[in-house]
Amino acid sequence: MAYQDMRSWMAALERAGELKRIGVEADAVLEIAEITDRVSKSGGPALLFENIKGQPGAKVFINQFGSARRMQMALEVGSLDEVAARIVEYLNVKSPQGILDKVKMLPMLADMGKFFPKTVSTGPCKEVIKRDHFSLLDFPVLQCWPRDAGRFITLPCVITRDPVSGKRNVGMYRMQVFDAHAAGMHWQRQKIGAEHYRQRLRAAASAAHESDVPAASAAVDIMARTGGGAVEAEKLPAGKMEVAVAIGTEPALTFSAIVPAPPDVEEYLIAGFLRQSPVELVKCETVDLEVPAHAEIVLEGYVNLDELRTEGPFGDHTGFYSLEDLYPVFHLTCVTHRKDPIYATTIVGKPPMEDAWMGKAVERIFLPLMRLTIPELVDVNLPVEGIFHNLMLVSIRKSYPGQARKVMNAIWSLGQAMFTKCIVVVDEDVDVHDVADVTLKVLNHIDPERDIQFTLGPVDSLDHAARLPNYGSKMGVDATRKWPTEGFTRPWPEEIRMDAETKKRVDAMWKSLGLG
Ligand SMILES: Cc1cc2nc3c(=O)[nH]c(=O)nc-3n(C[C@H](O)[C@H](O)[C@H](O)COP(=O)(O)O)c2cc1C
Ligand SMILES: [Mn+2]
Repeated sequence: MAYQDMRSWMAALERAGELKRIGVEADAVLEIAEITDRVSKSGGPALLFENIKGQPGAKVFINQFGSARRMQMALEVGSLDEVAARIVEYLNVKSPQGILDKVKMLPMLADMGKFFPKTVSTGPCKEVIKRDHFSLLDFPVLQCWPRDAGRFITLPCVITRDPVSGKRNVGMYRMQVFDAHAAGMHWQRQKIGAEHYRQRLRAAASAAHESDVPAASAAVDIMARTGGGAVEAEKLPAGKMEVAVAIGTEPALTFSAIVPAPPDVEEYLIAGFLRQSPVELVKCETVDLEVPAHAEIVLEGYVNLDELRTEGPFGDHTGFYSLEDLYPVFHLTCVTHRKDPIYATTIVGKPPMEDAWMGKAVERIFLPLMRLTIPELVDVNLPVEGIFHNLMLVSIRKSYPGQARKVMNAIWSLGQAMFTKCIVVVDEDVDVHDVADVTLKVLNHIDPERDIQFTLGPVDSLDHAARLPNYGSKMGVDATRKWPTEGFTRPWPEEIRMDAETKKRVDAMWKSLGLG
């Protein structure tokens, strides 16, 4: 039943009244962004712009994930907790106790077979193959905000290969269009695409190092130069890294590119798990990578190891422009696409935007995975105004002194949760999704000097307040009730609640009071 491609997903949206076609001419520079922003903020539908100024035939598909309902439709569930429940099912597999248990496990194992991607000989993304005459400017790439450095591809699935394990990564990293054949490759330094790039840099450094410098320290030196602003690209070793980019894929695959998966888990597998059907892949024409066979558009190319270029500014999901910085450059070697390709994109800016719903889906789906290392975790809320890396509200089942701080440290060491600028830990009886109740209880329960803890470490590249790019402080608030074993010996007051008897009596007299 999985959506085979973006077009069948669009058809499903249209049938459900969740897609609006726009025939009025709109400009890919700013106008589409302003229209989409208004629609996003009012909980409106996905949009298909069919009349792009100056680009006859071009089509822009945007806001596809922009509501709770569409996010559920994208993953074909009635509630995102269903996906979490499916993960738990696999995590809970016990060793079979006998032949009967083994037989019972067979359907599950058969299901797992469906998750693995399948390479096929060709697919719709090869309907048009352009080896000689191609240009990024052929596509209706948006400029989203007035002070953006230019047009940015905002919903690309960027595919790279780990040179050692051979595994493929799919990450969503925006690409600033520099010219017809070059774009910025904005993989932030903690992301997997960047790690693949560094692996190649390290290898090139060891191969090229001059006699007296040990390979390892040559590599460390290169990492220092590419890590955080002060970059001397001319001193980087030469070499190339192949990259492919798929734009306009079926929704589970697009979503998998933003999922903060462990480095060694291929997103193609995650997408297969989400859609319960294998992702079909085809080989690229000019690079040794496999791309989704049903993609609307595929860009093939490479990144030079020793080339960095200023990228940004870009109006980001923080609500501010992310500052310019140096990033690698993607050079195009071939374009393949479907006939009349539909260009898929998104805009980010002040929340809530489309990405808020994608982030919420990550929050729900990752809860059971977080519980693997943080078993006391009851629930998590990433309020959209906290833009995902600024604020995490967590409730825990506290069983020993100091546990809230242990949980903070665990979160700061858990993949991309390391970026969380502020973690607030509450007891299990607080509903983290009731932000008003969280505010009441947290502020009542803390003695700020005692309960706030700071730590230093990596921060999100988009954090403009940190003392240095990518490096700064983070704050944890222990708002759990303090115990005598934590040095708190004063009595703790009871929460105010009306007794059941009185409530019942008032219920009985309610109508006669004439209060509505
Ligand atoms: C719309 C959108 C745009 C994004 N743009 C970027 C980006 O430009 N650079 C980046 O490093 N991460 C960006 N992200 C976040 C990454 O996609 C996310 O961290 C993902 O988990 C990275 O995959 P990886 O772990 O395989 O590197 C973006 C996310 C979304 C939803
Ligand atoms: Mn990944």
